Amino acid sequence: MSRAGLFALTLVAASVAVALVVLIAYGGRARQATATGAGSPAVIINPSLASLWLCNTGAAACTNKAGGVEERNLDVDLMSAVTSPNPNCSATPTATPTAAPTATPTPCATQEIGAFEFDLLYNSKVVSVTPEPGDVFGPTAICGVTPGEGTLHVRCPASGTLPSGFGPGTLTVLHTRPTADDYTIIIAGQQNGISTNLVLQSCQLIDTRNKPIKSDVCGNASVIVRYLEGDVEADCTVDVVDQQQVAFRWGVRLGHLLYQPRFDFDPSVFPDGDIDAKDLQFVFGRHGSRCTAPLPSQPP
Ligand SMILES: [Ca+2]
Ligand SMILES: [Ca+2]
Repeated sequence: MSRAGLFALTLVAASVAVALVVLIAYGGRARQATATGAGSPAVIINPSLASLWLCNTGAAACTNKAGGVEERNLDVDLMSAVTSPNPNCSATPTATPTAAPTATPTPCATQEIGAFEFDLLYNSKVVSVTPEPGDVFGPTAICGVTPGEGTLHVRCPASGTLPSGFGPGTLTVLHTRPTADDYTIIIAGQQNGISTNLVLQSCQLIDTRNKPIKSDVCGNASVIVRYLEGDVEADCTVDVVDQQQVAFRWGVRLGHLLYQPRFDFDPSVFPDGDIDAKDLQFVFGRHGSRCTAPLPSQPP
């Protein structure tokens, strides 16, 4: 190859390399701009994974809603402040036939949150859900709830003169409770529970002028409805009362009126139809266990 040809080839290779560097740099900036998307705060459910403890004896521990006993409060949180401008505003002044644009453009006002709407999908045979407004909307607000087929359409607040805000904060609280069937279906054995999902769809933040506010994520959550292992008298504590219930049935088998599957803990997957020493050991071995500190642990 001649020297001129070699020079031309080198020039082409260098041009391609420069173009690649420019493309990679541009792509990186574009991705970063998408990821940080100013004015698009995320909406999530907190916590996204939680236990809901069954406790139906009226004991003092059954009122521990903060600990997820008989009720689990799931917060639908706006994770950052709304910073998007009023969509009807133009910061750049326009020229008129008689006057030039003014030198200093007036900044656009930020959108204020007026309402939050979403559809909630959940299994109504496992849990009931009552949405209430979060702190973003103030103490006097009320959520409107329209039930559908396995869904709730929720709008918070529903109507009236409303306080407005920018976030971050809690938009809605989902008060989640077990159904009456859960107490019968679930047995307080090893790894007991029913896992059910709460799915938020079509989340929409709306400003005080009834214009949409862009948000990025519409969160989901999973709740495990469960007994504390060994808590046959459900008061969130395994103690002598639970142990007595099982010991009283020691030696009985399927077919005897004293036999009930909810006391047959062993084997854990396919109970063997009798109440024997292994079933007693299951409850005695968990003495002192509580919903606040299960023994062994029962993580969600
Ligand atoms: Ca108990
Ligand atoms: Ca057994």
